[in-house]
Amino acid sequence: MLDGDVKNSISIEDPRLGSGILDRAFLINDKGIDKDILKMQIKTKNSGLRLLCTSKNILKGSNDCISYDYKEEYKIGICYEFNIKKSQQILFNKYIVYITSRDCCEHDMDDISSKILNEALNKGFEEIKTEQIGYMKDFWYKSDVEIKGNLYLQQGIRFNMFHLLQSTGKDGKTNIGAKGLTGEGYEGHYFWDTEMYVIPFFTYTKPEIARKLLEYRYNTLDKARERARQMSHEKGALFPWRTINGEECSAYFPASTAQYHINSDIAYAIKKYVEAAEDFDFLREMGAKIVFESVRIFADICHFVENKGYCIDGVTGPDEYTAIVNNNAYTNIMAKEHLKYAFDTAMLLKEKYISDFNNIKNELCLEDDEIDNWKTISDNMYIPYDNNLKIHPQDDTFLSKKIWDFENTPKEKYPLLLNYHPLVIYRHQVCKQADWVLALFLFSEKFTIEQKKRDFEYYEKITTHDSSLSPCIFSIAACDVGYIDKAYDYFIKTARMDLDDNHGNTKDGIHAANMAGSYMDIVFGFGGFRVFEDKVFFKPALLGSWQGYSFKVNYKKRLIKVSVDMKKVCFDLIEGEDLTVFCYDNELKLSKNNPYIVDIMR
Ligand code: IFM
Repeated sequence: MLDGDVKNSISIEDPRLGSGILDRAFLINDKGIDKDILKMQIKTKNSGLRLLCTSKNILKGSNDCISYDYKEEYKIGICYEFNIKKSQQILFNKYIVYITSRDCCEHDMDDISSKILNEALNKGFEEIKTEQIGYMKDFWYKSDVEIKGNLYLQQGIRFNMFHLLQSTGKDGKTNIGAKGLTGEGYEGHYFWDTEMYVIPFFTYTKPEIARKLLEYRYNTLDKARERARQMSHEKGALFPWRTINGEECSAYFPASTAQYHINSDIAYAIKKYVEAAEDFDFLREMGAKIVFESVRIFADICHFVENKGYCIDGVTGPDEYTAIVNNNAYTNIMAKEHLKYAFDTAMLLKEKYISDFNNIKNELCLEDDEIDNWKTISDNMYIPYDNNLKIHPQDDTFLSKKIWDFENTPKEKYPLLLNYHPLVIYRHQVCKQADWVLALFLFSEKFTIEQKKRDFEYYEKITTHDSSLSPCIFSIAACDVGYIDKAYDYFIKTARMDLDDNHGNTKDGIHAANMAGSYMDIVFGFGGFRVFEDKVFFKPALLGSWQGYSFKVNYKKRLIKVSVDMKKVCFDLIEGEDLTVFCYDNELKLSKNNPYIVDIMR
């Protein structure tokens, strides 16, 4: 059966669910049955996207089967009736092809779908299955994380990695929804979750998928340009906070569109991907345009303030319990790095790919002084600092707000977003999720351990982790400053969040960013993996309750396996040419079939 009788779920109480498409979101355009082939084409009511679903049933092993068609307004099917004797086997295979008007021109959908169906039929189920097994083997070979001595966490992390693989678009036109493909929370929308959580996972495991996710941003660049004009920016591109086809879908701008940091998050992901995959073709063909167009927005909105530097006013950082502020520290540091990367990319193209550089300059009407200005702003970007507390305040007014009364807030009042009006929350020092603490992880090389500890401790006290994107980042930051037990407590919350339904809303779908975060926690957190200025560092830590763990990192066409046990860390270069990495203070020259062993530091 093809069942088109589908409605979206909605909720009045929970803003994270559907915003209220009351009726069916699509119309059935066409449907029909031709022998054992079923076809149904639907069209979404608002965006006019078409989806054609074609399926063919094959039934083998029965001599007396009779079949007849089944039709309803929204459903079509074929019924089969046959007799079966003891030990007799009947084999039923169903082949299904989905194709959308984003895959090809509307008029070709039918032909292309039939062609794909025939290819699948020619291969047959067994061959398709063998291909799939090969694909999965390759995935685990390149990415598996092992946790020795804790099956419970082992199951959690593999479950998460599998979900990420199966939920992610791999065609440059689709991406990954905050809830993967498993539920309707956030209406299937894509967020910054992709660039700051999911892409790091793929960059270091299957970089070809990271590229596709970034291509998606390139393919929606025009929509981001349109959005920038709507938001009164004469030049540049402003990427949407939540979207499917590139248009901004947020209904509530303080905790969405105002999160301008999305532009720099995308640039950050491009930088890390290009560096790890050495994919300069991507940078020349697509990445540079995204970086240049998106940086223009920061050059536009920042302004110079005497004794401070360049300031960015009226934005929201990652923490959605604090909205529309001046100088959100995370946004400022991300913009600073974005501006620097845009300048450096321009210089790189000028030096090595001059014709691409000139084409891009022409296409974007980019002048040399505009590029120079990016560097000036970056060098002089204001990053807020409080000299009394010796911490980085989240923004200009954050520390002067009243601290939330955590002591008198009962458990059932969390998550705060479901129990208090946003304006009440905005008036307090209370964080939904990692904000500056995320910056501590991303730029850990820029701050001393003492500084990171002070910042971590301050924000830990006022963070509710009402967002599932938060505990993994706190765990990574805790590892970095040596708070391993704390890191472990956070890790447990991330590794099995959906298996154990820790947030009580797995019914609305998995938490994809958190799933990627649990991988990041092992690799960047416990493994201490970082890349600074082209150098690879590890700082592995071991927990008392684990016998060991291992993970793999794909970096510059090398596959490195890192195994940690109670006494030592072993670095094994599985694929690729020699590479120098650093572990604690040791410089290790890795070569194939020649594992390097270092004592674990406690
Ligand atoms: O992108 C996140 C955001 O940071 C917190 N609220 C949920 C969104 C989707 O996961």
